[in-house]
Amino acid sequence: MRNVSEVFDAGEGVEVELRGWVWRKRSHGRLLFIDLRDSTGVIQVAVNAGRVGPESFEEASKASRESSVLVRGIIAHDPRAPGGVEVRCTYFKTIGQSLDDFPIRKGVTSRVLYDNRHLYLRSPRVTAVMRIRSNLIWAVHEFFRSRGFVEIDCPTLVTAAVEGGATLFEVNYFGKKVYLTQSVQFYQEAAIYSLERVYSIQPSFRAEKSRTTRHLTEFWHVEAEMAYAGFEDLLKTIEELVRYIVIRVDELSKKELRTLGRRIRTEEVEGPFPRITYAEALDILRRHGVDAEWGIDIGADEEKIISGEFEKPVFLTHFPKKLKAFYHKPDPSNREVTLSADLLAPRGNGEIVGSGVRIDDYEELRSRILEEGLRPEDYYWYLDLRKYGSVPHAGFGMGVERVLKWILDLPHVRMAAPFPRTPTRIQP
Ligand code: NSS
Repeated sequence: MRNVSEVFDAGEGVEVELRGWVWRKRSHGRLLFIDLRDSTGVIQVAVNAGRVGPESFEEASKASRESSVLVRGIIAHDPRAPGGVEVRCTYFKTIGQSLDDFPIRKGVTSRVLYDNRHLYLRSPRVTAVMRIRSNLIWAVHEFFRSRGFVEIDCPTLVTAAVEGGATLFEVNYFGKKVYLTQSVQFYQEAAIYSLERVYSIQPSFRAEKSRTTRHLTEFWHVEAEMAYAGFEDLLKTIEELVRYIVIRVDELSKKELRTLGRRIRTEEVEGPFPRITYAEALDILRRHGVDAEWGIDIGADEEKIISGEFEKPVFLTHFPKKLKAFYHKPDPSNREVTLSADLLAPRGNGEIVGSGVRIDDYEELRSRILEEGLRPEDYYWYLDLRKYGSVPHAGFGMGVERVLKWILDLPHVRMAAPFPRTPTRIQP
């Protein structure tokens, strides 16, 4: 048994057997052209009534779009075939006939495409994006593993907010109100006292009604936490991770990028990433006519203006305390701002990483919890971590779909998720 991509590499005259699905079909009377799709690509199969038995020709004539089929044939190099290669069929058998017209067709609306995401997944372009996504996850593992990080799996059902109560999804847990996790950060913080450097790749959930091109209600979150790391170590690790994955995904995904007609701009991650403080970002915004008072939130529009000034990912650092979650450590030289940093991707893609140094002092953390109107008892175990051998530490979170949107130039993060979840989409 061979697959489609091997056929493209094999020589003329070699006999092959393929299993796949009918992607497209053209009929010229006694000659049928079937574009056969499998997990590795699409190849033209020529079914000539004069060359196959009548049963095979009958089967091929009846096979409708997306029927699953088994094909035997001989490889022929033919400049008229897409990719210059076709399979001249000697035997054709349908395994599972399509019972209805396939709803994924040229020109249908994106609503139809996403109502039928379970079928749209089969399109070669979507397949390419999913392979690239898989390569990205692989590259993340390579990066962390090569640096001594240990992968840790954390719970999805949790009892308290990490990133503010406004975006929590509630779950009825045997009559008790619990939530879907927004981030595994607190569990990672618990793990560094034994494993020191940990990472996780898990879904996070945000009940954000915002209908933007970069918000999902369920997204995949790459997170890492490092004992003894300070602000410099943190930014260095983020920068090295982002550079590594962009270059590695490009290396691993040549074929898929050809399918998509995309080029990953690896030059964007060459050299150090620029850094600006929140205060400097406000100056940029003012130069662009935005009434940017100290304390304003940096939303999508502001991010677009700021990242538009740079051709590389840019770190936005030292956010005011009141814009960040309670656990962020204040900058010792200006306690109104925090040792926090977001990484904004170029070309208006906005934030792909959120990060910070954590408060490691028990009393300081407790008073920040109270200051934010939260209940210390909800965070008893998180506070405990500062009681028994606390150490300076820092960590970050990076959204998988946001990174893919940036490097593949996708118009919307939902294209980077196999089964995207948005405020208006919960199925398939
Ligand atoms: O809210 S974050 O900025 N930070 C955290 O959750 C920290 N607790 C992570 C940590 O330090 N361990 O989210 C981190 C990233 C953010 O930069 C985005 O890339 C992504 O997670 N993110 C999202 N992607 C898609 N959709 C939504 N709604 C979303 N929210 C965050």
